[in-house]
Amino acid sequence: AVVSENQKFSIKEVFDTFQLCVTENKEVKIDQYVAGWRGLVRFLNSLGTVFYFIAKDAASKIQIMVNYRNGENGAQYATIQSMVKYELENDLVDLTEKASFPESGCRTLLRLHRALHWLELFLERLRTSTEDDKTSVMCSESYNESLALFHPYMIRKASGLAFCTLPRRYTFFEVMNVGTPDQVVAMLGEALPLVSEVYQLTQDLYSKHNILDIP
Ligand code: 1PX
Repeated sequence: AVVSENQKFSIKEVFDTFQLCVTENKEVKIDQYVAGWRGLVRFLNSLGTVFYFIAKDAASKIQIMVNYRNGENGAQYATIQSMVKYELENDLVDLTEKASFPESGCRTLLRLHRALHWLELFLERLRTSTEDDKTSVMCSESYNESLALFHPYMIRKASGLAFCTLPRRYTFFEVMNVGTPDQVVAMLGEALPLVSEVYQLTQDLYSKHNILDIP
C-alpha cells in the first residue's frame, strides 16, 4: 500500500496547491502555501537521505507556521498579508536583531519565501534544459543566485555536496511522476507562472513593509 501511494504522488499536485494560494484580491493564503511546501518536502525526501538536513529545516519552519494557524490568533494568520499586518502592528517581529521573537511568522515565512525563489530559478532551468544538462549544475546555479546569498559557508558546503547526488535529468523527471519528458516540460511551463505569482506577491508585500532583512 505504501508503494502504490508513493507511486500516485505527482509533483503536479504540489504545484496545483500553489495555484490555490492566491485569493481574488491577490492575498496569499497560508494554509495552501504551507500545503505546497509540505508536498515539496515530501518530494525532497524521496530523493534520498542526503537531503534530510534540508527537509528537516523546511519541515520545522512549516510546523512553526502551522502552530500559528492553530493557535489562539490563528485567524490573523489566514493570509501572508494579514499576518504581516498583525505582527507588525503588535510589535511581534525582531526587525534588526534577534531578540524576543526569534520565530515570528514574518521571519519564518521569509526563509521559505527565499527558498521559493530558488525553486522558481530551478524550475525555469529544468524547463529549458536539454537531455544532457546536469540537474546538479542547474540546482547549484539556482542556489548560488538565491538562497546561498543568505547562508553561511558550512550550509553552502553541505548543500553543494547534496546537490552532487541528484539523479540525472531523465531519472529526476521520472521521480516527478508527471509523464514523459515532454509532458514534464509542458507541466513546468504551466506551473512556473503560479509559483512566480506567489513569490512576487510576497516579495512586493515584504518590500513595501521593508521587512526583507529580518534576522
Ligand atoms: C520539481 C522540483 C521540485 C524540487 C523540490 C525541492 C524542495 C526543496 C525545498 C528546500 C527548502 C529549503 C528551505 C531552507 C530554508 C532556509 O534557508 N533555512 C536556513 C536559514 O534558516 P534560519 O532559521 O537558520 O535563519 C537554514 O540555515 C538552512 C538549513 C538547511 C540548508 C538549506 C539548503 C537549501 C537548499 C535548497 C535546495 C534544495 C535541493 C533540492 C533538490 C531538488
